[in-house]
Amino acid sequence: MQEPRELADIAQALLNAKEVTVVSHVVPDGDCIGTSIALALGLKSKGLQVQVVNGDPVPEMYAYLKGSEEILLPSSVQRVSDVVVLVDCTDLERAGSFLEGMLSKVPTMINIDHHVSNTYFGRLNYVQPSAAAAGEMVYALLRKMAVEITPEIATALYTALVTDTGSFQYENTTSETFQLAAELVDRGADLEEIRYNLWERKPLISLLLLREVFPTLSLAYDGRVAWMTLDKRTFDTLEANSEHCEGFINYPRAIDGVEVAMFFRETAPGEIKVGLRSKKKVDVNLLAAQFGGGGHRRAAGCVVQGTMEEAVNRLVAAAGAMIQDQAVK
Ligand SMILES: [Mn+2]
Repeated sequence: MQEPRELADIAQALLNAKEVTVVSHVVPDGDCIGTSIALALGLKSKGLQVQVVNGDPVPEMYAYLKGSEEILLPSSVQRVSDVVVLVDCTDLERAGSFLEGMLSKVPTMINIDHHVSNTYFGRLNYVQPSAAAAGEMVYALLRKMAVEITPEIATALYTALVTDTGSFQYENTTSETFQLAAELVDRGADLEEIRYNLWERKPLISLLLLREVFPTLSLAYDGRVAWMTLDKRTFDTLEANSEHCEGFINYPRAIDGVEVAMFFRETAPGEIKVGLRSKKKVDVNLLAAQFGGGGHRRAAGCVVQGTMEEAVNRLVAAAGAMIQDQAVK
């Protein structure tokens, strides 16, 4: 991959700073947490004061990452520094409503993201939709800043890579992704710790939820669109949180013949959060954009106002239209 011009500017801006705040998106995933931690560790090793903030608590499954315990909630942040790095976020809004206000006045906002729907909200923008994970980009940045990649940084970045590529299965996985993974293993990424925490300690609630969600599995358009739904009552009865639904969308997605998979979750009365995935042809970033959302070509999301039935009808019809447009067989 050719080195983007912005990389040098961002490395310089960070090396010139004394303190930096690293922020990522709400409902944090492995890329967001791993990348934030790796960047924070790297900046600290260069003598900078660093605070990492997230609008939501770190999911328990990522607590094995050293540095995750230092990630602050917005309520315990007195002030943000003049230099802020926002990673893995399409726009400021993704940081959550509390932080969004604080961040809108920051003099040097640095935007590092791999979402194709990124709005270039920063003063410095390093946006690379071809990157499999924001972690891939932060690795390039750390190397540019001559940061030594310690085992802790390697473990955090490997976590970012392995989660955002679905264990190197998704289309975003390239030879560069594998090369970086190998490099991180050489640098001491703790594969055993990663494997155990990510795949061998699923919360029981997650499977109890899945048991409720499976009966909702539905298909349309000759089996090319598949979806499942989860209402708020079921979610609340099991005392679930959004972490517990991680990966549910992969079940409809994995069905033979399905091109577009969707997972609908009622997050509040009259508010439905929709996850979207596609396999080969349909650009779900464009599909999500019709409903004010966005993401990547193969993975995106949006929030729809209305009842579950209305949300399902609208999204399924829109997905069907895109499938017919692109003559998906
Ligand atoms: Mn990401």
